[in-house]
Amino acid sequence: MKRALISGITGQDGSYLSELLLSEGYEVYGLIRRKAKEDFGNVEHLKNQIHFIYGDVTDLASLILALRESNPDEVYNLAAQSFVKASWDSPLSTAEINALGVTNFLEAIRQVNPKIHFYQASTSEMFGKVQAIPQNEKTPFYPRSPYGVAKLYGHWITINYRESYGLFACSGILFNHESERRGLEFVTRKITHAIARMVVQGDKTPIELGNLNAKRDWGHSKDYVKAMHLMLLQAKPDDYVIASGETHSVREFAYEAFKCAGIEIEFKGDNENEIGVNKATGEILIKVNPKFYRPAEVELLIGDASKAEKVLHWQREIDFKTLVKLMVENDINLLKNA
Ligand code: NAP
Ligand code: G4F
Repeated sequence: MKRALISGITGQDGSYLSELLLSEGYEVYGLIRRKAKEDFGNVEHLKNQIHFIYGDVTDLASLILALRESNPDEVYNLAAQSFVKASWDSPLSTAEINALGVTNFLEAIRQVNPKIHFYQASTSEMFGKVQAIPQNEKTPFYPRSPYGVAKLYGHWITINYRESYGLFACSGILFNHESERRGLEFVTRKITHAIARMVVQGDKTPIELGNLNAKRDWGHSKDYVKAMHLMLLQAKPDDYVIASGETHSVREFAYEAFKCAGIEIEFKGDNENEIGVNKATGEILIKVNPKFYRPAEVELLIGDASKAEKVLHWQREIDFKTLVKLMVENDINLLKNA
């Protein structure tokens, strides 16, 4: 039986990846941080099928012990301070986790078992102020946040350990991927969850958002974790862009999400004065609040995943409209059943 160790297992991707590996007969080990109140996050429903090991990617000793205990064939490093906006508030801890945490894992692997196949969760945020459209593996990087800068270090140290020590280390440059398990602070889930409050509870509070013009290449996490696994099954380690190849603005996401709830929204005004109103009733549903602007913005992301499609035979199954529908319906059902 193959064994995998996943850091970040309580998060969105960790949960879908756990489900995938368990369905393939893997023994799954999860690195979790000790909390005052026990909390398995998104893998609560799998807690009896996963072997949990306490640890932290900022603590090399804990990673060495976790590797010795789990003796994995594959390691997936999904642990991160993953909220871009918070990286301006905590730039140093973001760097410790998202940058140095990667070196800790690679170094632990080099010392304990250099045959382990390693996946690093890199990100389209590394492209930041994009230098080409669409972005692929050859596009130069220009990160725009402490998060993106730290992730770029993680990306290059993964390549460096591959080239220096011959480790089987892959970096997946994943574009935005969402799901019913997405954290509530990310813009997609913030919108779908607020719509559910409006529809189910009659909440009249408009959703306050920042930059409605920002464009993202959004896919579903369930599709994207398949690509992570495929990377570690290849004969040779490499880096791959994983994306849908479509881009949509935050405004378009909001329009589509309200449509799924049976509400047609129209946008009026511009910049800080822009509002989204219910076309039928005139009620204000969305307001711009500059509090949600970022010190430096990533205006446009659109990925070219043709290398992954060709080499890994990876294809996404869930398109943009289906993703939005799944998220809206899930949030409505969650509140109805609460
Ligand atoms: P997520 O839901 O925020 O999960 C992050 C996970 O990291 C949580 O399990 C968290 O554990 C864990 N973690 C944080 N700091 C840690 C530390 N010091 N030591 C050990 N674990 C720690 O993120 P996600 O959306 O699943 O993303 C997974 C990975 O992919 C992240 O590295 C993210 O940066 C990257 N990524 C995500 C996207 C996307 O669109 N979702 C795109 C590209 C790359 P706690 O429960 O203890 O907080
Ligand atoms: O949903 P977001 O917070 O995601 P962001 O910053 O794109 O980061 C996500 O994707 C990255 C991959 O590119 C991952 F690496 C990262 O870990 C994370 O998963 O924001 C998306 C866009 C931004 O341009 C933001 O300025 O939405 C804009 N936005 C507008 N109003 C907002 C809001 N974002 C948030 N979170 N909240 C708002 O009210």
